[in-house]
Amino acid sequence: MNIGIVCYPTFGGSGVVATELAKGLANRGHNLHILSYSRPARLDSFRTDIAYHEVDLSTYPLFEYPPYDLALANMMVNLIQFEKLDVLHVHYAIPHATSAYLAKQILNSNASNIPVITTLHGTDITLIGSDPTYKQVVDFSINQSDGVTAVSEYLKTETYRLFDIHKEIKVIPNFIDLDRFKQSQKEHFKKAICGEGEKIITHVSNFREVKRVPDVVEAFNHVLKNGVEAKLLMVGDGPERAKAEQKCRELGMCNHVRFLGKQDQVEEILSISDLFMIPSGSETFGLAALEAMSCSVPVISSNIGGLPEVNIDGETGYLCELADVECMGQRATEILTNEELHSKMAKAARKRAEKFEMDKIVTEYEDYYQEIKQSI
Ligand code: GMT
Repeated sequence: MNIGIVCYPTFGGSGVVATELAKGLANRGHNLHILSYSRPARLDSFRTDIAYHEVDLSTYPLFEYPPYDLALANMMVNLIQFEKLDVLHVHYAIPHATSAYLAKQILNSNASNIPVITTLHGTDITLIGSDPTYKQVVDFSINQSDGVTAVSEYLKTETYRLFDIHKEIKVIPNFIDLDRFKQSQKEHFKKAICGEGEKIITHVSNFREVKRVPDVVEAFNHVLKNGVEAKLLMVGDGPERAKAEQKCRELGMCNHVRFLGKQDQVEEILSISDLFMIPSGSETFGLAALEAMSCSVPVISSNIGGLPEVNIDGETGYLCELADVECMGQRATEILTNEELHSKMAKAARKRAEKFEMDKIVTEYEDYYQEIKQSI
């Protein structure tokens, strides 16, 4: 099939899932076309079976805000016509589902009946999508898609709760490349970061408010207060980084915390980690938690959104109530001071990650494309 994938190019979330899906589909002999405003971070090597199309935003003196959704729709029309796309799969509803609707309307006069599939990822529903500024358009655009998927049961329920959706939403969870995200020997790297016997707790995110990064620092402070010798690795960057740094200073424990900024090879950092912390205020799935689990790292997460569908309380780590940094610190201490428990949870985390194995989920998408193609 010729498949068009539309996504954001960013490091986290939907952009990663969309790009990895494109690679997985290309590995099965499909021709992929990725549309975005910049080259996706995970599209890191040249492949003849994946073409990247950068949406060109021509400026004009009248445009204070160049209309990206129109430029994208125009590019979709061109690709559907000239690359003979069989499926158009958009990731993140805003504005991708709307541009796809527009492209389809433009092409209807040319008798094109390409299936448009929208995958809902998270904030396109829970935060920004349900904001009154966009809600009516998002509602309409989801209902106009031929197929709709959500990355967790939680997101599916939330979408029905927040919008007036009369389409069947299929849950296709996020997935993981188990070969890439596995524990590898990086002892030299660990030695460079911490002393003998010291533990490493890691957090990876885009440091937006929703990730509650200062909570990671506070929970980690409880771990230190409990007498555990440990280092905290903060991976990623974003608007809340300064607040997290400030929190370290307030707590007087900056010498135990390293802010590493954005990193490409997260699996190497996870390989030397003993524990992963994700205290988010909202998370429809928690791909970062799955990446950690795949590297055999137990997870301490908040008990919200889709996280309980990934991290199983008492098995692959622990769930604590939102903002309960004391619980997070306590549970982290429990795992880090009990080797037997740590080893049991590390194994269970990897085993749980195997349920989200990439090949299996790529097949689910492939089957879904066929199902929707036949239904329209
Ligand atoms: O908020 C982000 O981190 C990015 C966002 C997105 O939609 O790009 O991530 C969402 O999608 C990810 C991939 O499906 C999920 O793993 C994240 O849980 C989800 N983020 C939130 O719900 C906050």
